[in-house]
This record gives sequence, structure tokens and C-alpha cells, in this order.
Amino acid sequence: MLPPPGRYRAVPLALALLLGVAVACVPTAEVPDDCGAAAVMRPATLVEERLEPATLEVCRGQGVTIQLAVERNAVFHLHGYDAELSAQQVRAGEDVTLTFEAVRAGQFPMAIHTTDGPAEATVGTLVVHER
Ligand SMILES: [Cu+2]
Repeated sequence: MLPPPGRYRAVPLALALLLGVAVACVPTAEVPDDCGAAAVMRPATLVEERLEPATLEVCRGQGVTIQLAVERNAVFHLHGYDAELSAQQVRAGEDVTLTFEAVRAGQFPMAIHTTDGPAEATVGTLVVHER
């Protein structure tokens, strides 16, 4: 005997609701603990064509300092934040301090431009949370 058709229709609806709720929760659930601080520091290392960690998270309105340990020569460029942080030449062995205001929320690719490797490679993402 077949169950009434309404029973099967409820399953995809429940799944869609669950997924929708899970996706909608991500941005607020993962706001950094220090979101209330006026200024924050994030350490990172530039190794080959990647940043470790690959994702740096801050909140809009914060003064951000990226303490960058550099292991390869490149021009470091934060896309979408050109006005706040100009692209700059970094050299292997240097510790570079990059400071800017996180004025815009969103996800911004951190890239390097090189002459001895890829012309441009995305090495990580800056996530600026709305608060
Ligand atoms: Cu670039």
C-alpha cells in the first residue's frame, strides 16, 4: 500500500529548511572572539604560493595588523582594499607588518604577484565580518 503523497513531500521541505538554517547561521556563529576589540593582530606566514593560515578573519571597523612572516619574494596585494593597503614588495626572510582599517565587510582575496613564479596567485582570503 502506498503512503499518502503528502508524507514524501514533507521530507525535501524539511531538508531544505535544515540546510537553509545551517547556511544562514554560518556568518554570525563564526565571528571572531575579539570582534569587540578596536584593533586586532593576525599572524600569518607566506610560504610558496600560500598563506598559513589561508583565512584571516576580522570584523568591520577594526584596525587590523597582519604580522606577516615572509618566505618568498613577491608583491603582496589585498584585492578590494587597494585604498587602505597598497600592494607591497616583500622579501624572503622579512617580517612585515601590514596595517589597515577593515572598512568593508566581505571576503577579499589576498594575492601575490611574482616574477619567478605565477604572475598572480591567490594565497588566502581576508574575511571581514559584519558585526
Ligand atoms: Cu593582485
